[in-house]
Parts: sequence; structure tokens; C-alpha cells
Amino acid sequence: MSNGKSDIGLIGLAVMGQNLVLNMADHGYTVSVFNRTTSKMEDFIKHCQENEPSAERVVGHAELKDFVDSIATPRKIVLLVKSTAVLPTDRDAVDKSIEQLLPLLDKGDIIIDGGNSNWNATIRREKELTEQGYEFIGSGVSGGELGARFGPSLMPGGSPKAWKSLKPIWEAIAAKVDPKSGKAYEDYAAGKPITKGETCTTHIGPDGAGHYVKMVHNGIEYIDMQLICEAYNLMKTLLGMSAGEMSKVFGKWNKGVLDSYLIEITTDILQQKDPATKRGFLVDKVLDTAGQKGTGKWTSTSALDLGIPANSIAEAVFARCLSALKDERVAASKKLKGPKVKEIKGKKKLVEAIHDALYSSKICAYAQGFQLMAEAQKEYGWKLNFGEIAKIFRGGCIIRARFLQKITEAYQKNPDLQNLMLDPFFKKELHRCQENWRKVVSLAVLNGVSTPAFSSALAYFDGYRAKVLPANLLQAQRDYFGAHTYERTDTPRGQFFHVDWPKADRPQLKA
Ligand code: 2AM
Repeated sequence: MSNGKSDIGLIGLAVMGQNLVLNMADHGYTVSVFNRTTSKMEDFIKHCQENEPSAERVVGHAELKDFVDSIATPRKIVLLVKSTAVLPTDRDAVDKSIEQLLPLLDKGDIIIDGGNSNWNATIRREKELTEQGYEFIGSGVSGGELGARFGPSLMPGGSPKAWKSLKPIWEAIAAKVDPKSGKAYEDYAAGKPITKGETCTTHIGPDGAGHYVKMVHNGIEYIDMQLICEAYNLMKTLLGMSAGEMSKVFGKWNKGVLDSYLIEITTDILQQKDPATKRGFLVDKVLDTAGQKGTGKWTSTSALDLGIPANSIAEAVFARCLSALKDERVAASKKLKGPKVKEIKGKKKLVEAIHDALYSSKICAYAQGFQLMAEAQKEYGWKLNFGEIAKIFRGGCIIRARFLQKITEAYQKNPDLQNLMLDPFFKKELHRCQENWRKVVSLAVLNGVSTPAFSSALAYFDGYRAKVLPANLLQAQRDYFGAHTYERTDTPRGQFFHVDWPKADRPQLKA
């Protein structure tokens, strides 16, 4: 609080907005709050007064003008309103909120969009606002509700000037990690903020860079989750293991190289008994159809647009699409026959192999995500620091993992690393695990178990390391039917040839 004014304001009091406000208040900042529906703001203030140690630092306003006037200048106003715009021309609630705010602001004030906005919309908004003399930051906020409340990973994109103003608050509220181990401090308690450790935020770059990186984070999250699901499915189908038994396996894995938030929650989920029937495990009662909100799809379409083979990330999106066709699958399961699952001996060995398949596939998935960001920076004129990005993924966000410390080190050692798989550590790990990885994918195929993430990651690995791919034939086909030309192996690159492909002798069809 300075001169009786709030340090920052926030509009949009759904759960993420509320939790971000409480996080800022816990760190000693006074926060003005506003919501389109006033009753939600009033309920929130009441909740704070009854439950939160930092309630005195949360100030509610029913009128937008009063809200704006209550904030110290240059104002910092965070928007956490529902964003739907995808194309640069789309306008949504974020644009509407900005329109309503602008007549009340002073030049130099900073609007921060903390929603899951599409980077194209963020690029447009930043341009529109800076042209009018305002500042705009598009900040990815990752970590779900708990992250927002006690320490998210924050990925801001915008001008260095705007970032300088926001930095102290963003650095204070972001997750903190032990710099040596890369492990996040998670001793959460309301009113007792974590202040030690390295903070999980950094200036990602200009305009839409923060939202782009947040989107790729989500794409990686999709594939990370799918890989875990495939490991679970293989243990269940090939080895007949129960959820409880698998919980113990994931618990053990969480102490090794796979140590991560997603493995940790899987351990918890698999041991949960069904509270409704009091019989069996709850996961077995959850319907096998997955929802999605779109960031995995955006990551995949961006990969297609930029020509980057993020095939496993796309497979993870398609796996959710396939899961959603539940009725069709149930009908098809009665008609389309596959092989009978054979009894497999050597459970311990196969569980170990599944671990290695998951680990190797995960390395490939991250390699794809980082390769995509590397291409995007060229397209959009950003200069991304991958060491820093991996560093802020270590805490707060959904993909946080011990493994990210190794990615951080890989990019710190070689900021121009072309592909994560080529880093000496990851190369060694892939070489160490690949026999098991191949064994698992083969077993899955032979037994008719669908493993799109494991298989596509292996195809990426084998394709990336292939000196020669069959694209010679493909390009010849293109030249045959469309005169698309081809380059030759024995002439310099950039010289293009075309021939009228002679028709080969074909067996004549009898009249
Ligand atoms: P509401 O409570 O009035 O619905 C997440 O949906 C948040 O976005 C909510 O705080 C919601 O406000 C807000 N929101 C959604 N559409 C909005 C709009 N057009 N203008 C302002 N806030 C909006």
C-alpha cells in the first residue's frame, strides 16, 4: 500500500483470480478487486474476512471507476476473465474488459492478462495498447488452483519496462525451488508465504511469448499425462495389476528419475477407494472419456503451422479425442477383433521396462516441445532462453519434475542445443533405456494394446536419428503426379529436377 492506494488490482474473481489475490495479499501486497457480478466480489470479501489472515489487504469495489482510482500509479491491473479468442481478429471478454478499463486509466498503466489467452490475441492486444500509450503483459499462470494460491509458475511476455514494474510482485508470489535439487518448496500455509529459494518466473520475451510458452507447457502436460496413462494401461492389461498395486509402483517411481507432480498425483489417485460403493478403487469407476480445453490443440496446430514434428503432443490430443468416442468404441469392441492378450511372465522385469519406456518417451516429448518453441521464436521474433524456461517449469506448474533440473542444465551448458535428445545426459539415458522401450512398444502392438504416445515418441526418436528416410520415394511420387520437382543426392542442395517418369511395365488387366 502506498499513499493509501493498493499495490495492484485484479478483475475476475473465479477461483484462479481469488487465489492469485490471496497469494499476493499473503506476500504483503494490498490488492483491489472487482468482478462483473458484484455479489461474487462481496462473497469473496466475506470469505476473506472470515477465513484469511491477510483479509485486510483485500479491498473490494463494486464500481469499476472506484476500483481503478484505488490503485497506485502506474497502475497494475490483472485480468483473469474468461478468454475465448483464437484468431487475431477474434474479440472476447478480455477485449471487452480492456475497452471498459481504458477510459479510466492513465497512460503508462499496465494491464496484465493472466488468463489462458491465445498468443495471437496477446500479440494483437499488446500492439493495440502500446500504440495508445499503455503497457500490456500476457502472462501464463500455471499450477491450477493450488498453484495460484501458494506459488504458480508465471510466464510473462511484454515490454521490459512493464516487466520491471510487475517483477517484484510476480517474483514474490511465484513458486520457489531449491536451487541445488530443483525441487519445489511445498510447505504451504495461508498467511505464511514461502520466501526462500529460486523463484519460478522470468521475463519470457515480448508480446505473446509468455502465453506461447504457457501453451507449449500445456501441450507437454497433455503428453506427460497420456504417457502415464499408457504405463498404467499396460500394467493393467498385460500384467493384470490392480490400481492399488500400481499405486505402489508409481510411488516407487516418484523417488527416481520420474519424480514429478503428475506421478505423485497418480500415486494418490490409484490408491483411492470408491467412496460411493465402498468397494474397489475409484479410478476403476471413472468413465474413460477425457475432456480438453484447447491448449493441447493449439500447440499441435502451431506445430503443424511451423512444420515441427511434435507428433507425440498431437497424439496426446488425439488420444483424448478417441477416448471421447466412448459409444462408438463400445460398439466397435464387439465387431473388430484383436489378438488375445497372452500371459506374460516376469512381472518385475516388465514393470521396469515400462518405466524405461515412459522415461524415454518423456524425453522425446520434451524435445518436441522445446523444438517447437525454438521454431516459434524465429517466426515471432523472440529470443527465448530455454535454460530459464526449464528453470521456471521446475516449480509451481503441472509439469514440475526433477527431470527439469536436467533440462535446465542441458540448456545452461549449451544454449543453442538443437534438440534435447542430443544433450550428452539425455542421449545416454535414451541409449540406456531404448531396449526396454522397444520391448514395451512391441509387446503392446503384439497384444493389441493402443499406446499412441509410447509408439509415436519411439517413431520420433527413430525418425530423428535416421540418416535416410523414405522421403526420396515420397518426393518422387510428388514429382510423378504433380511435377513438384526433387533434389538429387549427388548434386548441391537447391538444384531442382523434374522428369517425365516413364511408365513401368505393368501386368495388363484382362478385358
Ligand atoms: P462473472 O463472475 O461476472 O461471470 C471467469 O469466468 C471470470 O471471468 C469471472 O470472474 C467472470 O465474471 C469473468 N467474465 C466472464 N465474461 C466476462 C465479461 N464479458 N466481462 C467481464 N468479466 C467477465
